[in-house]
Amino acid sequence: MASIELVSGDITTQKVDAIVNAANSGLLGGGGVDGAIHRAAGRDLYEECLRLPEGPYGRCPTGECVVTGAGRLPCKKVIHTVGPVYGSRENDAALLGNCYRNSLLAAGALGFESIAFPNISTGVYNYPKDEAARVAISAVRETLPQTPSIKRVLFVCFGSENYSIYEKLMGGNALDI
Ligand code: AR6
Repeated sequence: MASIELVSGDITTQKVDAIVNAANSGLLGGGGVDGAIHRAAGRDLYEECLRLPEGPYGRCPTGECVVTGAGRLPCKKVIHTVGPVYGSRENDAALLGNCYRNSLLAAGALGFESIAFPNISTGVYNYPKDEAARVAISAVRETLPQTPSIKRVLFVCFGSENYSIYEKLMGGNALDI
């Protein structure tokens, strides 16, 4: 059994095995949660990202993920994923779902017990918050049976709007799966 927990605050301070970064394909930092994670992790994270191989879609295509060390962060690993820019593709929801699914599978493959997600794509990438929350919750629920090591999944909401949306959809601030 696993629990999905709703948390209000900064993802960089969460005491979990892995935190997920809402990055861009370049994986060299940016604004929003990406900037906060790079600032808190420090230079080592940036340098590790710089060494990652670059393909035709940058260091990480949309919907996929890349695992790195965590520098000065309290977690063990950072799982960088790239959410879709809302409206740019027909399959935005599928791509956003892939971000949650692939990140959870990566954490499960490492034998991790806990993972924290930000509200991917709901900032600069402009994904409507309610739709994004529905995609996030269903992708996590569907994937958890494939990741038996994962006991806790945190949705970390930085603003009260996202928190209220998740609270409503989850029927409270925790959900046992
Ligand atoms: N902890 C948790 N959530 C946060 C934090 C934090 N410290 N800071 C912001 N958020 P965004 P995106 C929330 O824009 O939409 C970057 O420049 C924020 O309130 O960070 O996926 C990247 O480099 C929002 O709900 O990510 C990319 O270029 C959520 O995190 C691009 O933005 C996501 O907002 C990615 O855009």
